[in-house]
Amino acid sequence: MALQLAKRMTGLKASEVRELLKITQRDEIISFAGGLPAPDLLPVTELQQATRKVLDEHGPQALQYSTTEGYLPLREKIAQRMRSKLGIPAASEEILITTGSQQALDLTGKLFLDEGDTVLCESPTYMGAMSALQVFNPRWVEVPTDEEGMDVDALERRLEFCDRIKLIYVVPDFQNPTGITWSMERRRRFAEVVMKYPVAVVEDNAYGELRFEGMPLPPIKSFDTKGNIVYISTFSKILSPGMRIGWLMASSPLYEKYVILKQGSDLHTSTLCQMQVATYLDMFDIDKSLARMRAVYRDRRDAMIRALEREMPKGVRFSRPSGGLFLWMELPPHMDARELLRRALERNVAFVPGGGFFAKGNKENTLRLSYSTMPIARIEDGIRRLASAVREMLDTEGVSMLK
Ligand code: N5F
Repeated sequence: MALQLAKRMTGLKASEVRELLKITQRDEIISFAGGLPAPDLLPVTELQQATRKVLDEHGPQALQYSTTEGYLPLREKIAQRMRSKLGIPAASEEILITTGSQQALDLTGKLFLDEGDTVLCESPTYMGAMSALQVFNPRWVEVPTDEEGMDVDALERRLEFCDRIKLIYVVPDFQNPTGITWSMERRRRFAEVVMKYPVAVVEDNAYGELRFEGMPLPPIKSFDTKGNIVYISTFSKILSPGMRIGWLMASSPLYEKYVILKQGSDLHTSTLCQMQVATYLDMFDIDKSLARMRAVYRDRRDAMIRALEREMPKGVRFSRPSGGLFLWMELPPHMDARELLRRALERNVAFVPGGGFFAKGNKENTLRLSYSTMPIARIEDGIRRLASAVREMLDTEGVSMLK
């Protein structure tokens, strides 16, 4: 007899990014798929030294269970950095270390969502946030988004007229998947509007430190007067994703609720990894390492944009992000990016089709390209191959295009 699974499993699908990661680990693949840091930027030697110091000086503690809230010196360093770099008046007691920021999303779903509750999000939005929240069976409502960020008037209409809105999820800095960064004006107005309603906001800032040009803009959390905004971030893009060290900042009484949920979820995040990160931050200058990272990613972004301009046929549009890891491409409206992926993989090129980033699953003519992991020569080669796949599709579908 078949086992009876929980109702919440109905309709859950494997993440496209996770599935693609299996293919893209093959050496011959030129991957523009995962939002992974460049392998050559991962601080192997520095972490060797930090690990030795942790184990020499605090071995038994590092290998022991620890508190759910997280390793205090690390929470203090994070709070300090949030105060000095972002203008958020963070205290270490408000920082909860999570197992990747992905866990912060999972805990957020558990904290706020009953079946049928409404979640508002950008259009498109981070696919992994939808995966994390989808198990709670919410109703997704997209809010139109343009180059400046979320359309705040459209947001306010939804806040007025939609039922059971519990949560707004936003990625205002170098968004995954579009690379868009919200303007100052939008941030201010968004904060003004959401403060009028009893609704929680999750501001996910995984990429804010990876700005290549222009002035950093304050996170929306810095305008929070009610304690309704939960800020989440991660060391995955600025240090190492394999260590799985992320965090959330929430004020009391939300903070204590998150702690209870994390107790039941995994007791605590790896003690050893938290101590490795804290010790790395003591021993090395992360700002120096970030400067190098930004320079590498900026050059790769430039190389990708130049190659796209050179190679792509007319009718293909793409974004020009000023930071982060992604750019967003729109094919002519009738073209299907999943079919393009099939043809690109035949040429050993991978990317993530854009349809999965839309809560409503439309816009199949879009795709996400990450420029972070490949050296420039392979970016150029990959875009050449991708453009040849696009042209092949345009040729075979030429007739339907003329209709
Ligand atoms: O902190 P961590 O590593 O759990 O990252 C989760 C996360 C949270 N929020 C945003 C906006 C993110 O972009 C991410 C990570 N996104 C990567 C991506 O490509 O979309 C994950 C790639 C890794 C993977 O799924 O294999």
